Amino acid sequence: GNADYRDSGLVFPDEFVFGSATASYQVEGAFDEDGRGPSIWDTFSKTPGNVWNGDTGDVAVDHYHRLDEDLDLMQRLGLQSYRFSIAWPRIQPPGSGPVNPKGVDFYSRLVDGLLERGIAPIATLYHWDLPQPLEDAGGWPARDTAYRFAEYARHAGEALGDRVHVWTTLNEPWCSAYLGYGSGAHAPGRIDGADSLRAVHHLNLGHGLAIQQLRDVVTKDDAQFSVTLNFHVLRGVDDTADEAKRRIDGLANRAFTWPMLRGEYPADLLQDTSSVTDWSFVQDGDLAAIHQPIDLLGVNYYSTATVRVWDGISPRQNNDGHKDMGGSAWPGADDIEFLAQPGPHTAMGWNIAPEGLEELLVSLSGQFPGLPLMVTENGAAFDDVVEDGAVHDADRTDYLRRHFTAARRALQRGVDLRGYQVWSLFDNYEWGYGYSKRFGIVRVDYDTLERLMKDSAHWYAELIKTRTIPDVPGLG
Ligand code: GBH
Repeated sequence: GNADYRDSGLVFPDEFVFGSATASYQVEGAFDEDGRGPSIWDTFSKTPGNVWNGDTGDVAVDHYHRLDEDLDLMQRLGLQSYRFSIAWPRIQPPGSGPVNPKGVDFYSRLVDGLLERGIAPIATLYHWDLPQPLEDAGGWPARDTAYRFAEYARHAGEALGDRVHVWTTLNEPWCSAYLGYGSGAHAPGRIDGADSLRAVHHLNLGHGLAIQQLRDVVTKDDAQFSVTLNFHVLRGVDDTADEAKRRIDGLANRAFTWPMLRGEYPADLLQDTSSVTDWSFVQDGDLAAIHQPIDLLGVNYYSTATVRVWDGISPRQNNDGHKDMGGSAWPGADDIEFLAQPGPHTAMGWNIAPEGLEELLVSLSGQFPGLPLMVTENGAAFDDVVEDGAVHDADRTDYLRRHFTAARRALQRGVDLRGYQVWSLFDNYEWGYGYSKRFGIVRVDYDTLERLMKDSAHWYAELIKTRTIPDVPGLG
């Protein structure tokens, strides 16, 4: 029905691309093979106290060694696209200098295997695995990292630019900057508000410089260039709603969209963070370098957030469910409280709000007219149970059904939405939560590494085949 986003029979247009997504450190394993160097996630995950159960990505789901089997699985699902990320420390183990041919070879085989099966490759250059030597030299708060990233982008574009359909520079720079350098919940686990804003700027700069390099070397005529952002869809509760939403929107969303798509930082963001930094790290010419035309904006969406200006009396909520490492993901916004969201929730504790996705897509298409959008991640973790060789994950299937309905409604309202990549193809390494959270539509048994299509995967295969949103078995 209308309010619950469980419409049945909605049909997607022929051009709409159905796919699924993963990321290098979360699935590959083979952490020290074929010349791969350490990344900040190797270091962080091996430092006690950072990740649930001490889990690391050393093996992950062993995708590096199971490439052919996994490609066949994608084909059985009928995927039209596969969104993966390239591990920078496989391509340039020290983070600079010549390419490592064996690292390039893995992604070359992946791309060829996808193309042989009629699956469009969507390659992300950076899904959080910074080569450790670059962190040792200062990480994203250091300007040089942006130049190193552009150099890496050029190498990747030279190696794969004749075949990759969609290039994405960064995945969720919000996480890299604010969780990596502000709250400390993600690698490298540094805690400093000013550093997190320096990281924001140098990630933005890295994006713009990388787009320029890619345009220079990519030879596939119809290749598209993009970036993927995670958006905060905000709600307010009291008379502080407008202020709280404006400030968090500035830090979370406009800190990236404005420089990339309008060539400026929002004046209110600079003002709101003036007690943290004077932004003197923004140099002449940087905004022009960042403001590059792109062909597609990638949108990652999971849930909404409710904010208010804190009165100093009620207890503050931990804002994203991560373990409290002592830092804040919100520089200059220590007085803003994130309230618990009304349920239902996923196993991450994130509220389920498909209307937030529709609202976000409509809002972005209004803010940036003419820019095509793609949902590059959406999905959910639930506590799956294996019964007689099956996983009857009606909860995940229903989550996906409702969010596909939201996407279809956005299309109906005129949004230029090109496709949808379900997060994730496999259960995998969920960062600070290790292997404790399962997002896959394909289950992975972490003892045997066997893959098993969950009910949600069968449902998705049916959606792709019919281009019509199917009912959910047991739920109608
Ligand atoms: C994505 O991160 C990642 O790209 C992917 O690697 C990961 O596995 C997947 O999602 C699942 O986590 O508004 O303050 O409450 C998503 C990370 C999760 C960050 C929700 C913001 C809400 C913060 N986002 N979170 S808050």
